[in-house]
Amino acid sequence: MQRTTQVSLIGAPTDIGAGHRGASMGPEALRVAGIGQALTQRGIRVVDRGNLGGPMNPWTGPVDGYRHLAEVVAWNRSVMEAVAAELGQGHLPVLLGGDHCLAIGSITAVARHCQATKKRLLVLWLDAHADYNTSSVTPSGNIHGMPVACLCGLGPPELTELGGTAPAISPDCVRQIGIRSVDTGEKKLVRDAGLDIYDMRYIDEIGMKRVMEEALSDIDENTHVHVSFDVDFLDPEIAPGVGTTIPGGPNYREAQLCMEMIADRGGLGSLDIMELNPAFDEHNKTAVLAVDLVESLFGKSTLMRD
Ligand code: 6HN
Ligand code: MN
Ligand code: MN
Ligand code: MN
Repeated sequence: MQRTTQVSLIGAPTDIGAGHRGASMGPEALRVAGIGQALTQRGIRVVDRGNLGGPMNPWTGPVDGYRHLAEVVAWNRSVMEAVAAELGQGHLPVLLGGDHCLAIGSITAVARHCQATKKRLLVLWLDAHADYNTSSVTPSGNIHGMPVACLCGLGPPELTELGGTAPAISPDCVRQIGIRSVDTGEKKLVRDAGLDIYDMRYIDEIGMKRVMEEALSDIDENTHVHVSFDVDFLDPEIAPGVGTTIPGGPNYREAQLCMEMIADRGGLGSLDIMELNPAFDEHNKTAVLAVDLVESLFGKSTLMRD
């Protein structure tokens, strides 16, 4: 990003696509942890747009393989519009989630913006999960397990065609990092799609540095980098405040390096901070950690403080 770019914070207080209640408190927890001040201190102009509104969570079971589909669509539509409005003004939208189903709206808006401005899109999906389920293979019906599939055209038309035509993106522009939980039916789907998955096994083998070098290798001046940061990417020992913890994630240093290398490469154009669940957190420490990592994503590093 350029120093002069305005960052716009957009709160989406809902857990409509999740399997646990509480991600609806995520935006406020990130504000309490100082997300706005942290970026302001980096010399960035930050405007907090407040929270979007949307339907209550009815907390009902799956219908035809989806929980709360109508409500998920409504929330994603308002996320898409809010993100599109910021991008249209040349701002860098930061979506404060909210559960990860909302990345459908956010990335649909980013993909349309890239199409209109002839930019190449690269989506860095930092997550423990591949989020590539469909209604026929999902173990839960929770749509936060489906956003990448929906974006790539697999899913209900209400979501795959949110931005007009499906698919919003091609699997080629997605790099998934930190993956360590993929459901049985989901495995075949990610393989068929040819998704680029840098899973924990690969990170263990070659290290975060080489993983990020590979994942970021083809970024150029014309690339819009979108980071979709699911906080459950992080090891639960350091980040307990999420609904779906999976052991064996990146530790503090690996996560910092990941963010710093994205910052060094340049091109960050939009960000989602998702799945933070204060109901599972300890004194907001996961939110504080997420803010710390986001500072690194925006260029703060230990020695090159400015
Ligand atoms: N997330 N794969 C599981 C499911 O229910 O589809 C968990 C999804 C978690 C989604 O937060 O990354
Ligand atoms: Mn996840
Ligand atoms: Mn996710
Ligand atoms: Mn842009």
